[in-house]
Amino acid sequence: MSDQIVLKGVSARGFHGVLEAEKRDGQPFVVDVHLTLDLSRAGRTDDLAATVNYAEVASAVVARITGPSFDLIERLAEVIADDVLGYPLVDAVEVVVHKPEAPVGHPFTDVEVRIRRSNGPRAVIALGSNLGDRGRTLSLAVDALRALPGFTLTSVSPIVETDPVGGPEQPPYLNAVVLGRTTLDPAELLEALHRIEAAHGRTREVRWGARTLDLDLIQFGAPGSGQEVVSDDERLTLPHPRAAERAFVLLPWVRAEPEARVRVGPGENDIRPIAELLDRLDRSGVRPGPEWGQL
Ligand code: PH2
Ligand code: MG
Ligand code: MG
Repeated sequence: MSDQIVLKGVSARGFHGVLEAEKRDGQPFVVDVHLTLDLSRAGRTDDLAATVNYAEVASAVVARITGPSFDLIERLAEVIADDVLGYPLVDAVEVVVHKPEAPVGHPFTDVEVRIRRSNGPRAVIALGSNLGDRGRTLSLAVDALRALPGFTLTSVSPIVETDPVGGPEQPPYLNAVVLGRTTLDPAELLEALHRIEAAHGRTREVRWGARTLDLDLIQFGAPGSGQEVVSDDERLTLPHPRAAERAFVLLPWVRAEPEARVRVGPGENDIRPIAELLDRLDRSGVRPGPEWGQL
């Protein structure tokens, strides 16, 4: 997959440069941004929500050109790349910063800095709790994920309250889903999830029994992309083998990511929109939960 949106020649006056006169008088800066992201869903659905709005990118670039002054155009390029990678759909970005009137001291036509940066693979994590102060525990787990080195949280679903599925007789759950990007590998991320569970009093006695906190890695890398990890390792099966049948996972997930898709088999045609899978599931055991802000 190598679809791109290319936005060229975004220009504004800025005050970046090492010299006093550059910081005082300013000069034109011109920026090109190449965004790499999967555009196939936007192409199919004609929906702006399935892509990145290039007008928003242009505004972000102008804000950085005209914003606080840096000495180096390398720094200007880096902060622009960082801003653009914050859009959850963007896999990678190339930023070119031109400074055509730089004080070079000789005739020249342009000087540019060109950098490429990429986001780590996407990860989908399902949260569950049915013991103790469930909402507070979920909220602290989200804080812990936000603070986890090597993981950048990009969205959090609403909370749902759900009847327990399987296992012994047990109280109802609160469930939610968190999306992020990570530079960890799947085993490292799973270990971090287990550490967060343990910090919230999680014990592992009864399979599918009641728990203070359950953090499950549902998907690692977008399905069908070069970053996707599929694994039948019994300690970490990816994608999560039961997620596609569980309304308590898919319902919060589709709220956080309406376009989400999940792999249900080995083939290219076995990647399904979760909205479609949900339509066929019994959702009667899933109801709205508390608001995050009220916890
Ligand atoms: N987790 C389980 C087993 N059953 N049921 C609901 N409603 N929510 C859960 O998170 C859940 C469950 C095993 O992890
Ligand atoms: Mg679980
Ligand atoms: Mg688990």
